[in-house]
Parts: sequence; structure tokens; C-alpha cells
Amino acid sequence: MNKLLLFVASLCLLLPASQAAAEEGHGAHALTVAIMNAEGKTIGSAKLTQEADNVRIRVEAEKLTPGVHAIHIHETGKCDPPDFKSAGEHFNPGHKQHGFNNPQGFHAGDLPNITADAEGKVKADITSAVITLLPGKPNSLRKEGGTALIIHEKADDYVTDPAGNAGARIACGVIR
Ligand SMILES: [Cu+2]
Repeated sequence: MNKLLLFVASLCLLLPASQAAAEEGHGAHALTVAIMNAEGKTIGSAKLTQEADNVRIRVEAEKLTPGVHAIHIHETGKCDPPDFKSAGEHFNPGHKQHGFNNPQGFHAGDLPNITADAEGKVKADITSAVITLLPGKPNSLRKEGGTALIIHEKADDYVTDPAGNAGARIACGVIR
């Protein structure tokens, strides 16, 4: 009897902590970002999920020009068409230079290129270990003011600072 009471008592102690952790993580675990083009029309979406220490980004979009496009996280959660300059520079809390192949790199917002097929459709599954959806961290995509997912006209060359020589910003989605 005493043992049972003790067991129940310890359960009661454990529950609130695990419940709080689940709730804290819940809002940050997954979010869907609408992606708009330079005309302000929605052309797709990105689903962001926190998976252990990684953020997984599943992008589905259409009406892009066929070929390879850069995709980055930019520092401000504001997508004003047509040029999306409102999204600011690359998300770079670590004060690095741009590019996976840059010895001084890379930005936390750098992501691998995506490819649109002959019909202009893209379906990409990207994982990054250097960003998080959890609030309160320096590398959080949900910092004050949010961040933005930007697709560029051209491929990222993975080396040219500050933006990989990727050309114009052609699509944007607010991450909050
Ligand atoms: Cu960019």
C-alpha cells in the first residue's frame, strides 16, 4: 500500500514537468509557411518541423522557372513584393560569411539549392542542423520579427559573399 502511494505520488510530481515540456515544444514543432511570388500570388508552401536538433523544411511550389534555384532563410519576417528586399539579408546570427564552400562560412540561413522541373514545379526536402524553431535561441527562426524563406532567380554558387550570386528574389514566405 505504501509503495503504491509512493508510486502515485512520484507520478504526480513527474506529470506537470513533462506536460509543460510537451506544451512548450508543441507550438514550435511545426508550422506551414505560404510562399508568394513577385506578384503577391501564393505559389506553394513550406512545412517546417523541428526534428530533434534539426529543422526539416519540405517545400512544394510551382510556377517557377525550370532549373536550379537558391533558397535561403533571410533575417526579417516580411515579404513585400515584388523584390522582397523587406526580408533583409541572410539570417546570420553567427556572423559568418555566405556559402557552404566559403572557408569563412556559412550563414545559418544558407540552404542547399532546389530544382524546379520542366513544368516549374519543385518538391524539396531539406534538413538543417544549424537553425531551430524553438523560441529564445539565437538561431531561432521564430525570433522577434520572424524570418523569411526566400527563393532566388538563380542557383547559389555556395561561395560568393553575401548571397551566393543567386540573383533576384522571386518568392518569399514569412516564418513566425
Ligand atoms: Cu537569399
